[in-house]
Amino acid sequence: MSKATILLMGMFYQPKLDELEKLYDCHRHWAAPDKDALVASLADRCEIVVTNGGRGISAQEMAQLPKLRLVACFGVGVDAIDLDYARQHGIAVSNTPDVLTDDVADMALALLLGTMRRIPQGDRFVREGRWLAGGMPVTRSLQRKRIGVVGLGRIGRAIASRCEAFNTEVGYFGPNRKSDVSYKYFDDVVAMADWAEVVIAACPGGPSTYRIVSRAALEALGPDGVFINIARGSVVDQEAMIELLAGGGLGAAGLDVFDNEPNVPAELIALDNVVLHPHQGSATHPTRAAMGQLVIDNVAALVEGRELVTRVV
Ligand code: 8YV
Repeated sequence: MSKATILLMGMFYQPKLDELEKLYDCHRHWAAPDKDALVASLADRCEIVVTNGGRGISAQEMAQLPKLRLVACFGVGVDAIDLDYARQHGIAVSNTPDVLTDDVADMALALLLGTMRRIPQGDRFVREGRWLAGGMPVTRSLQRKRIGVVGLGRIGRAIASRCEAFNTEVGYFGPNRKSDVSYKYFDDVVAMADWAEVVIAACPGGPSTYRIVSRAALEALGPDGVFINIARGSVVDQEAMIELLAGGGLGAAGLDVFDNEPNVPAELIALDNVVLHPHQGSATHPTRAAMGQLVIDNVAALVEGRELVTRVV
């Protein structure tokens, strides 16, 4: 039997990519000198696309592959995949939930502590020999803070339970109140930001959460407030955030995600009250291996005519 043909739209964890490439007839879109010619040459036989959360796949790209049956995403967030087109054309979409929850939640806490206790700034302080001239200024404390989580899904819950270990009070915003948690519920992000001293974005990206952390929410969080984002750049009004951080209207921010990655605005890079990280929430060896295995398992399920393991659409 001939091997199934896979178009690899986005790079993922190399050891698992190597495994996938041994099992199937794989073609790297990013490495093709003529991408249109590659897609055209696969159009009559390519049933599977593998992509990642950042790259996704557009409706136009899916339309060029009339035999397409599965888009397997390396990542839990599928906001960069045109799900409506996939639904309308009977194309299944899979993602990689659960396996990355703990590492992403850990990253939120790392950024939170790093931002509040100014860990990267302290590192620079030591390296640049400034300690020799006197101690580093004192910082904020995470202890006893009110923390508002935007999105109490799998990752939001994992963040909330970690926050409890730091003697904080947790509130959350989401489309629905959860009956199994005792955290304070808000049906409005601005109201939550007004109550909170820290806001952590942990919701999915996409149209329903676009700029949900608005200028008004950031203003409500205020000059002493701290904003953490491990979700997507699209969920916050990035322009307003930079303006407020620069002008003292917002205290500090810890960011793992941005609009238009990997391009980070120079105005943001210039600020001293931010901790920036290059979208590394899930980027540990065990988690990336588990995510890659889920991609392989979903592809195998499709090829062998079984139910997908982690189907979104
Ligand atoms: C990945 C992510 O870095 O799971 C997600 O949604 O954002 C990350 O785990 C991303 O999918 C790789 O592009």
